Amino acid sequence: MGDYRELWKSLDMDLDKHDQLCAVLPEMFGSVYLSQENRPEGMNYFNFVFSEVHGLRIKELNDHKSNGGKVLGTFCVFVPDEVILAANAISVGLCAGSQFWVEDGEKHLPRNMCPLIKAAVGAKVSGTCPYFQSCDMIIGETTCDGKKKAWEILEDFVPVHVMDLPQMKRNKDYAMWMDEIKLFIDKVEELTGNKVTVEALKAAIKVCNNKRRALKRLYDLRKFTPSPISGLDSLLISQIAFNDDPVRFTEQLNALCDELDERVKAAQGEGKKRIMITGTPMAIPNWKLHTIIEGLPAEVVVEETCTGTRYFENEVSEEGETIEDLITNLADRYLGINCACFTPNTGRIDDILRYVEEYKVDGVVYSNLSFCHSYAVEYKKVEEALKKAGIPVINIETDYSSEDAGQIKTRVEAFLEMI
Ligand code: BJ8
Repeated sequence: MGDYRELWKSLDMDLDKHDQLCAVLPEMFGSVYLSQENRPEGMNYFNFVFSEVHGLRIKELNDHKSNGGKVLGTFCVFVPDEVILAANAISVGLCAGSQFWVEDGEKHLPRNMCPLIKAAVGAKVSGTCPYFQSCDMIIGETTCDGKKKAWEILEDFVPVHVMDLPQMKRNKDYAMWMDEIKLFIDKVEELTGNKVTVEALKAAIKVCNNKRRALKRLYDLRKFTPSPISGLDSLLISQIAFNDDPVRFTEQLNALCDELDERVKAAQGEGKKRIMITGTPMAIPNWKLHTIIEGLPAEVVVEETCTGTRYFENEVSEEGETIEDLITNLADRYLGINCACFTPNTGRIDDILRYVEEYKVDGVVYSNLSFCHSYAVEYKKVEEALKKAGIPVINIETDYSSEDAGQIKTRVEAFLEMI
């Protein structure tokens, strides 16, 4: 990584503390990623993006700001990126996946909370996340109670706009979500000084759909036996999707998929046990569960998570002549996401059962971040449905620390022997 200290200083970062983070990440990446054998050449781009995750991309964000542009941070796949793009702003995902930030988060939040929220708040209050420091505004949402209340803490540090996400999917909920998208457009127009026109919104919908299509193409390739790419590499790509330039990302991912097409043609062998992970999101650099599973004779072939299928499934219709038409299209696509914050959430079970077939899954690992009640409660229904379909499932509740890694490995090992 180049020398970005002046840039970080201008972002009011705690440089000494940030050095500690920068000291551990490359080693961690090396041992998890670079130690894998026979990786596709196309992963070099994503390795590079990771190596510059606090460098080059931050420079791009700040060059955009110097030219009068704005940067908006988001925490949930329900926030429509299309609106942000249409106002010529940049959207970055701020969910945090490192234990490094948890301690600072705990200074402002109860300890018995989901690590994703504690790490996200910790990243901001410690001044060690250059993405957070580059944001002109963050966009929260009313999903789980933990996040909902965390916005009240964060607004002491950064301007916050909260989208009120309905928790059911009735007609009146669709109408309410369309209203929320309208309010969001007003907010983004006010912040950026740019009008979200029909043309700009249509163009942004196209960009986001192209990105979804490329991710879907990657996931479709993982349906082959053996999968032409590891679950770890796919996870890294999904994590990078939240912060990279969407057009460049799509091009690079399609180039990687061209290479994977060739790998599929040349592939031989049976492959390993095929695992689906379902549950809470895995924000960068949370690679814990994939590392454990793929360290055993198994491969992760699909993630039914927000850093997986929920991020790219279903496109936004590009048809329509007015802003209202396009808002309806956005509402339709986004309310099709099946998050455990909704009740009922039977669509998620349908998705899981469909993926079991499509990806030829041998077993399901239910991944639950500690203290995420919505996903923890929903385990029961998912377990029932999988048992009925004859698919083994194991429930793993964990956080970002490495303390329980040995214990999880023993459990997953026993699970694999059983399937
Ligand atoms: S659409 S999963 S990104 S809310 S923060 S709910 S892990 S206790 S992230 Fe999410 Fe949107 Fe739903 Fe996806 Fe649980 Fe933690 Fe809450 Fe979480």
